[in-house]
Amino acid sequence: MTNRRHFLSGMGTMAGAVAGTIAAAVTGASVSKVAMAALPEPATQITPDTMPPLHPTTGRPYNPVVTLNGWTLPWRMNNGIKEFHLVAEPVVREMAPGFKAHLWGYNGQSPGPTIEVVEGDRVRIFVTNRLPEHTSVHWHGQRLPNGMDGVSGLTQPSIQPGKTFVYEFVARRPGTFMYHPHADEMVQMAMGMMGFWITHPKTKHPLIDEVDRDFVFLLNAYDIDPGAYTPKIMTMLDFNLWSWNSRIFPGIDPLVVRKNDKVRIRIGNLTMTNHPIHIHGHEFQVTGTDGGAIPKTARWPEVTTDIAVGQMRQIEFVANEEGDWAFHCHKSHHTMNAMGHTVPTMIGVDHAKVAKEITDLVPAYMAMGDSGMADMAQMQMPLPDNTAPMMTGDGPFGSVDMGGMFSVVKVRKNQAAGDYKDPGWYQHPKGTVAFEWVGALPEAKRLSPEGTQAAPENIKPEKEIEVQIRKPEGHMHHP
Ligand SMILES: [Cu+2]
Repeated sequence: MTNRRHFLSGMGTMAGAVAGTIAAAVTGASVSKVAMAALPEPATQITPDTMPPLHPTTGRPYNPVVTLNGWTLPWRMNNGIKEFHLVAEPVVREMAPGFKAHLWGYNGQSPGPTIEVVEGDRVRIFVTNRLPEHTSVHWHGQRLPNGMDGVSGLTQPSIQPGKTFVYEFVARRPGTFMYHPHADEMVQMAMGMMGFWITHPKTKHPLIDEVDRDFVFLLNAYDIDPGAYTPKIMTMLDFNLWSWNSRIFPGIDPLVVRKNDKVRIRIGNLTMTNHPIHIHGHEFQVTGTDGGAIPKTARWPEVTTDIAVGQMRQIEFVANEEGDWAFHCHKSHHTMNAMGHTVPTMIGVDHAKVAKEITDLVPAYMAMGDSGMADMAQMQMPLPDNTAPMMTGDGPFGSVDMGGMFSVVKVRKNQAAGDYKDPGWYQHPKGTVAFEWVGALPEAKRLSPEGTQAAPENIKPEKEIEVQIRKPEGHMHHP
């Protein structure tokens, strides 16, 4: 049986499946025919949609995860060994509708496919390098023989372009892990090379609960200039695209669940900064890290969990409140798409007059930002080709003013078990939506001790109170 047939049969079992297009990747010319004959056929994913969970038809049973805007890599059993084939290669990733990035990834996508195995499985992973430079794969967080750890130069020679290496080890510890190169790391991770690895427990585990929905995604970040396709690989901190599985809102699928489902979300961070991930309408418990499951007595409730660089956080909650609940990174500039950072603060500045004078010279000039930046979401500003708007995403009540690391947990009473299809917007029961008050308003109480006042709408700098600051230095006399 080929991987491809296995993958399709897994997909066929899913209700509401969006049919994924898969294609066998072209055989690398530099790998010998004899060697390739022994390799599992590499499966490739093309669509950026969330693929249904891959239910195992061979090997030990387990409850599969759902990779947000991603998929699980099919395997073949070979004399009791689970064989996977990862192909490191340049890929085109649609990060949001209308915006494609030229990245590096695995098997046609960035991030690479999720690998799912069961505790105790002997796993063999063929890694074929179709990149223009050497690479390796490090299996972040796993217990394995030192020579399988994937640190180029330290534990193995690097995998040269055109070559295939084999990693083989027993998945000893159940948990959530990541994989990424340990070779020219800054470049290869800035280009999108990473993926998730789940080792399911082989029997009922005292600290790993059974859940109804189990989502996984990676936090990643890119620096791609508006109009460009390729990330700037020398960027160290000032990234401009904050993504989940290399997708940005409104390109990130909703996390669809049935009311009262027990939900687990596993989030790994392979960006260069921390991300406080926040859910609305529910509290969750932090139930695991890359180090393993957290003892039940040591778990703590949160509505935001900070995920540091190189960390994984596993959160769990019962989705018992119906609605469309925002789920996002709480760093507000991480819920925006590419923008220039040199825009001056214009709040309170009346630049209508100067705008008119500029428009006489430059007809396309627009005054913006004088009442905040929300008008960026509605503005029909011409953008370079292949650029996602900065803040966007239409909701049922207008623009959501969001981009980047933002999605929605959709909790629905009538969602069928195992159905991940987007049910559309939440229909609010009558009288449960915030509304405009048009009746009489009493004067609002406000604090007004001497020296404070509500600021007038347009604060004009007054010459006589302009603040002059001179730092004391040298032998200057203080008055
Ligand atoms: Cu963030």
